[in-house]
Amino acid sequence: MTDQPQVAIVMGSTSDWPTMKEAADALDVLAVSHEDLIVSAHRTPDRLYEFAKGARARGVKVIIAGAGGAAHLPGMVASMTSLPVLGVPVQSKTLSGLDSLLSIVQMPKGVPVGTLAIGTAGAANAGLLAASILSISDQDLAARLDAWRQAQTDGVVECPPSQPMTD
Ligand code: RP5
Repeated sequence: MTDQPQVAIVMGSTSDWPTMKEAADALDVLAVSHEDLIVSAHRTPDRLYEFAKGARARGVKVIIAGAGGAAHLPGMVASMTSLPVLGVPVQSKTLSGLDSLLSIVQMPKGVPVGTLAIGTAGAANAGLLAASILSISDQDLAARLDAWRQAQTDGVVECPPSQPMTD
């Protein structure tokens, strides 16, 4: 047994946390352990190298990497580990995250990053997808994930709420 969380959530800046917290929340709901780390491809390259090179040996199973703008973090992590890397484009102020998306999704053949949607939906889905990957070899987690999905389905009403009549 190890205390090492199964999922590592890394992000380029503290400013990414409001977005990346959605991934953490999704994992918490499904009782999947995670560590949350600031690792900048540009400002802390040595930390990036140490993290990515050591992740598998430490017992990390899936990596979620979020960054905005010139979002090189997910790709650089993927270049240094064969663990699954899920990339979350954080919505940037100047280009609304299109820069982040294109930076993350256009990986060269041979170094995959599973790229999610821009922003909080992408981060939440990264958490769900990480859980889904782990559920392949964890039947209890598969059951929790299926129950969560069923609750989501059950929560979708058939009609919108009635509007008060005007005039
Ligand atoms: C990226 O630059 C980070 O992932 C963040 O999305 C963006 C802005 O970082 P800060 O200037 O807010 O630290 O590296």
